[in-house]
Amino acid sequence: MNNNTEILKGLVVRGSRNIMTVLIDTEEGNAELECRIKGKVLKSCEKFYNPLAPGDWVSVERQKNSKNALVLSVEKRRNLFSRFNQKGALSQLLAANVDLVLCVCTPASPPFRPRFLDRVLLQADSAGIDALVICNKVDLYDGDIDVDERLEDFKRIGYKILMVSAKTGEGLDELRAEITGKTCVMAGQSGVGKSSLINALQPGLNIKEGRLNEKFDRGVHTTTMSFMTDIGGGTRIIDTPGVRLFIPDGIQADELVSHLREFAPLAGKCSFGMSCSHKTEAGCKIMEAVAAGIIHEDRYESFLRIRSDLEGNYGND
Ligand SMILES: Nc1nc2c(ncn2[C@@H]2O[C@H](COP(=O)(O)OP(=O)(O)OP(=O)(O)O)[C@@H](O)[C@H]2O)c(=O)[nH]1
Ligand SMILES: [Mg+2]
Ligand SMILES: [Zn+2]
Repeated sequence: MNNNTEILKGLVVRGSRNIMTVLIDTEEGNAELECRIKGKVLKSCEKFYNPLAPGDWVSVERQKNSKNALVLSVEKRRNLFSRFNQKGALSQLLAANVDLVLCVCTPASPPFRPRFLDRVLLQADSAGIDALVICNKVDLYDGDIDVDERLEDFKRIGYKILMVSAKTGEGLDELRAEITGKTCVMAGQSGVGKSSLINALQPGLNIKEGRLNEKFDRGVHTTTMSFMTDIGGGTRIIDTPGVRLFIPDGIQADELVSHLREFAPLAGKCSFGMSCSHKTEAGCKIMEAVAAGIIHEDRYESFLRIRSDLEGNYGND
């Protein structure tokens, strides 16, 4: 270290596996630094697909006034929003130190996928982060009894839902009120309008939006890397790439029941206790709750598929 070297604290706003963009506060205002990561830090992150995520606080070393720096260490995280990356068989960090997960879905175009929501909500709950369901593209929605019924069930089990449109602006004031002053991360399938919503909340950002693939009525994976945007008023939003299948991370298959809200009170209460598979056993409280309407049958189906994923048989969405 020489006189020209300085150590600064910064906020990760974007990052691939080894190059990060870190925001620092200088006397001349905010500046972005392109950072590599010190080998020792990388080594401590070997169990992760990527070492750092937007929202991480780091200390960096740079030569004064340089636009490049080296990440020396990462601060202890308050929480972490991640998913399991089945290709690398590792945790993939999507965002760190967040106040709210915005689970974005659409009632149509791409089609409503409640089982995707089940997975993102589960991840938020198990990471101890508040979640809000954003149902975007209401301008395209003229009602569907199945969608309405599922949305009602999410409400019944305690999730808040906002119906919005990035296109017409409907519901955006309500959304703004929910996120002001918070660091939020958006998660949802490709094409549901995550990037469009950020653009609508803060005109002028011009974040890249995609079109839908008309043949398959799904997104085209426009956003390819998580990044954080400051939309003013102390509000930060982390946009993430849409994925086809969200595999929950850090949850043991046999503990899944305890992480699903309306299942949790029944954990361990089956006749066969914690060894019940909740599929065929007599005296299974989970199956009884499904029959009684306390657990929606679609959530039960989701439970079975997520458990199978957690057991390593990926591909059940
Ligand atoms: N009609 C309508 N179209 C919308 C709305 N919001 C977004 N779109 C359109 O949906 C398409 C996909 O939007 P994006 O914002 O790129 O979706 P995304 O969720 O960021 O997708 P990925 O980055 O691939 O994960 C674009 O063509 C948008 O114009 C809306 O409220 N109503
Ligand atoms: Mg996007
Ligand atoms: Zn059971």
